[in-house]
Amino acid sequence: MRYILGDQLSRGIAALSDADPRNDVVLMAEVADEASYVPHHPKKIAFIFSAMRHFAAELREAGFTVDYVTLDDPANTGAFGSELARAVERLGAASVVVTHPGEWRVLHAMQDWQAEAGVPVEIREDDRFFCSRAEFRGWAEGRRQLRMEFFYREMRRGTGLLMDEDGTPAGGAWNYDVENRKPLPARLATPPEFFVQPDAVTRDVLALVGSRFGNNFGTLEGFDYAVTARDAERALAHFLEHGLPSFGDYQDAMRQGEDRLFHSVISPYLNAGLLDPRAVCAAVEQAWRDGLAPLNAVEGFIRQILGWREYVRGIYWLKMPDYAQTNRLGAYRALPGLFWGAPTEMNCLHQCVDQTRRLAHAHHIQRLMVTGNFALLIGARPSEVAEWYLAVYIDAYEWVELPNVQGMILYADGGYLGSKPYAASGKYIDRMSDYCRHCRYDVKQTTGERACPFNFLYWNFLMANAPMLRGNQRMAMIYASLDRMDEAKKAAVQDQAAAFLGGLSSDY
Ligand code: FAD
Ligand code: DLZ
Ligand code: SF4
Repeated sequence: MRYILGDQLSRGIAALSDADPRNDVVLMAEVADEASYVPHHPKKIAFIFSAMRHFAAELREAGFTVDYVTLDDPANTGAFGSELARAVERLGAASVVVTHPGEWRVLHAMQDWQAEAGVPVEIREDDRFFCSRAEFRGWAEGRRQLRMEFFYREMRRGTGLLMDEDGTPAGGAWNYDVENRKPLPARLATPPEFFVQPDAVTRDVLALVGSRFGNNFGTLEGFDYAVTARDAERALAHFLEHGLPSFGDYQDAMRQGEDRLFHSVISPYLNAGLLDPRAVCAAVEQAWRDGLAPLNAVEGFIRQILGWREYVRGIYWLKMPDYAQTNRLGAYRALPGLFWGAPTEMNCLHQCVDQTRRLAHAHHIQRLMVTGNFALLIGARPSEVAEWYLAVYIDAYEWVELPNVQGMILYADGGYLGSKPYAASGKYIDRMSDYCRHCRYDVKQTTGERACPFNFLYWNFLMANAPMLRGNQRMAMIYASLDRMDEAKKAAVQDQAAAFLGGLSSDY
């Protein structure tokens, strides 16, 4: 029996690599435990269930017998292990092959599956990544500090992506970020939306998810994600044509009313297995070689997948389970209700949370510099922040979500993933978006009734965390500015931050 989980929907997945339709049966199960271990956005559950059902149909067309257990099957026991045991008995399977899961929690449970099912269970390495867990461990060993940029260069050398024949990086530099990250010009046209009409299978799933998970944060309305590999490839082609050429230039820009800008929105497909990262990077490189996109865009995009995506996975498996418990800045504030849709007058937060509610997607800078920055500055408890990101985004699995939360936004790991916290005042959001123009707060003011909360929270954060951060070389300039601030202003900042933080409620 080959057991395929909801984020393993790749025809080349290790558990299927040697499967024979005449001898092997495939098991897939929609289980209540997975659908509710965090309060997932309904669109995330619908995406996974519909993609699973389409994948099962594809395997059947290829001649496989697929035993598929739906969530509403009265006999469904609701957990991976017990569904496996039930299926082994039902089908008389002699052994089970699975692929290594994406979450430590599931790996831990998998250790018991053999005993539960009473037959041998083989766990195969998930080889859909450029860098195996063992290779990453080898790279990390003996290094005092891990840095994504050095890992990325190794990956470029190893794969040959964007490399010249003489072993130097294409164009002469490893990284073209100096050309990237511009604010969006006022009248620049943005790419048309890509969407897929739900078919009958998706409509059934939407009805099921609506009835079971309709009270979770997020709306099912307007579900238009791809749920098959073929449509995910169309989404990629749409991005290559419309988004990629300006991806680098406007990678960090945000604009009210524009949800996706020049981003690809392929993360749900990559993470569930509908797209293969190797094929994606090859297609993106080819677009540059064909003169269809500039190098700054292509290198910037490939770095996200070949660099960041692989790097965070490596760190996750290297550091779990302890990584989930890190809280170096000692942050214990309950997550405010605004994250779950309670009203807020901070327009940037309102826009990013509302987009998340509608789409189960927000792009990187919204996650990092708006919601993430806010969670950092208010000292939100890392475990609650991690649960939020894991629940609300359609692409969220712990292997990719957790390092981004603990490491990238909260500095909870004490600088293991990034060399300094991404703390920023409202000035950054004002430069990269038009949110402030529509906000009741004034981004130019640091204290006073109309002061942008990001401003006083930022300085307050620096003061509160000085014992931990002042010694960081990369924070030296910021602390020099803080030291120039007069004492009365510092006190006013601290008072206003205390009043603001005291007024935050976790109700929603
Ligand atoms: P694009 O901007 O088009 O980028 C292309 C691809 O690069 C993405 O599809 C993704 O696969 C990869 N990528 C880019 N940045 C990262 C990164 N930091 N880590 C890993 N992969 C990256 N991404 C997830 O896939 N799942 C998550 O659960 C997730 N949680 C995040 C939590 C926080 C706090 C932050 C700051 C980032 C998180 N990211 C996560 C990374 C990133 O925000 C999303 O991958 C990206 O927004 C997805 O949209 P896109 O496909 O349009 O990305
Ligand atoms: C996220 C998810 C959800 C919501 N539901 C299921 C499910 O019912 N059945 C399944 O096989 N997988 C599901 N998944 C994906 C799993 O949570 C994922 O495979 C593990 O977290 C390991 O990465
Ligand atoms: Fe956000 Fe401050 Fe700008 Fe308002 S003024 S949108 S709170 S950064």
